[in-house]
Amino acid sequence: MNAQASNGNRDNGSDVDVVVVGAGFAGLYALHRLRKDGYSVRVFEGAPEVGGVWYWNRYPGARCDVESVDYSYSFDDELQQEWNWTEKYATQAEILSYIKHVADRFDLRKDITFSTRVTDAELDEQTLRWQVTTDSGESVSARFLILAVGPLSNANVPNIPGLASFAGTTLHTSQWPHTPVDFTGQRVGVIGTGSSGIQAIPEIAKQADQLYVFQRTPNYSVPAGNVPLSDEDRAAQKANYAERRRLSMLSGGGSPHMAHPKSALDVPPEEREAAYQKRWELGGVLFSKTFPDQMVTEGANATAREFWEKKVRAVIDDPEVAELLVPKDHAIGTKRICTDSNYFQTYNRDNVELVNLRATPIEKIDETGIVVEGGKHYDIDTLVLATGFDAMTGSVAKMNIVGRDGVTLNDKWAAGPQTYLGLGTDGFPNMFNIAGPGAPSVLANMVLHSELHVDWIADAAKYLDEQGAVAIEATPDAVENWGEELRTRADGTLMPTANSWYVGANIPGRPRVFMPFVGGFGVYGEIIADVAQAGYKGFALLPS
Ligand code: NA7
Repeated sequence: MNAQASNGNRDNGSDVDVVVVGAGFAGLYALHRLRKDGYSVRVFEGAPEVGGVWYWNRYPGARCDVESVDYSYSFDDELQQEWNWTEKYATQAEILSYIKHVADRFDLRKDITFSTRVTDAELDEQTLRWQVTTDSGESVSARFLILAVGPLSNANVPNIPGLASFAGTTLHTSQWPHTPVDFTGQRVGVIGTGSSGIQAIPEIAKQADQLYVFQRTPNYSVPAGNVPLSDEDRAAQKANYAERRRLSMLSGGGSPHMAHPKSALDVPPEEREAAYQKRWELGGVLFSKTFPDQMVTEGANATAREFWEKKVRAVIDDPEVAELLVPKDHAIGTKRICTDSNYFQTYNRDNVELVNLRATPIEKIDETGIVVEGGKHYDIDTLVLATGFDAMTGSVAKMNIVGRDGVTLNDKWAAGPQTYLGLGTDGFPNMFNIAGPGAPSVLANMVLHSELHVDWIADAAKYLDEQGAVAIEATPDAVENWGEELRTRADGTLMPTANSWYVGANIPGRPRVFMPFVGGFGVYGEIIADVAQAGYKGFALLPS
């Protein structure tokens, strides 16, 4: 037990070393690592169970778009050797059972308070401790406050006139019921064609009598190429796990796949085609990282888009429908590429109709369905909102976090998130945000990203104790410089050009700021390691 960590009365749980908000991948590892290091830790979780997004997002077809073997913890070799993933891309249910297994295996539940949300966290400037309050009225004092709330956890419910008057069933993909929903014999309307809609639509279409898809903006999607994993597949993956993890940590997105070494424009057409084909067969989101300049120049990006378009048009029977499904407003990959299983083919079914909201926007929702401009009424029994999230900052913003001089984090971030390395913010000592804005965040494999951040925080805590310091706080200069670094890097790519949730464009009134660190997961890992190596350069170490 660490000397400083063991100070104070930790027995009643109202005075601990660390409060972690959230029991998803990030929060659970934070609990495990910091508890192992001798700190007393309490985790508060809004759901009645562990899992975070994998607890909530149970819509039909929900899967991860990162391969299961990579989207899993690396911190314990026995764990990764003993767990058997059944499919290349795991379903929500399988990921949730994995997370529950981890919680049980490492005896994590005893330090988690479920069905309880943190509402407030206030800094005591004298002691530099955080007074954390929950919606059950509990108040806990903590030295460290770790926000592990996830960048995609605050549902975006669209402000459509009459939505509340709908008399049928309304479901949001990220707040899906826990008992299976049976669409048999129903007329279903889905609003939204992002990752969630694109995964759910083929599944709903198989059951429903009639499915109307209300599309505002088409998205790029690449087939998952999901397959069951055989014993041989698993054995091969596990035999090579260490190397797989090493490459992932060095990679652009946290998976062990490296981009082609040359520019998309510097290789002969056959070689380019072959590289895209290989990524297409790998499946999913990594298609956007086939060539290093694909997200940098329009010319390189166009080669990826052309490849994609040929593939997709070929599987859609009706050329007019295909025309509506091909994105025209953004470069491929500047919004997260979706990962699907027979999404585009679903529009070949007789019971599926694509409603183009660009031509006829939704006017209102009434008791029995959706009315679009021009007066056409779509009769609907169940309405599915696949309308996404108030991403990156939405769940942090729901808490009233008050730092130095009574300044709230929401005030501080009013013009967009301000962080140093995505980890800390000046005025908020000993508060850390995991895998949020300012870090690679949603551009990387969240599980490895969470481990990277938690390990960095744990090492920083140890360093503080070794130095006899109480707190660590980003300096204003470091925050400003990091903001500049993020902007410069993002502006050097095509990424900020799209109206994506990366820039907050999906939420009316949000400042337009490209929030993730775009320079790659491996590069980011080096940067934060160098900062630590240099005695936490850019942070002030505060004495008691
Ligand atoms: P997304 O990617 O934000 O997609 C939301 C979809 O909902 C998108 O097609 C939106 O159209 C649509 N939308 C939102 N509001 C409306 C209204 N008012 N009317 C019509 N259509 C609307 O969320 P997802 O849940 O699919 O995916 C989020 C991430 O989770 C994903 O990238 C993975 O990383 C996991 P728009 O594009 O705004 O025109």
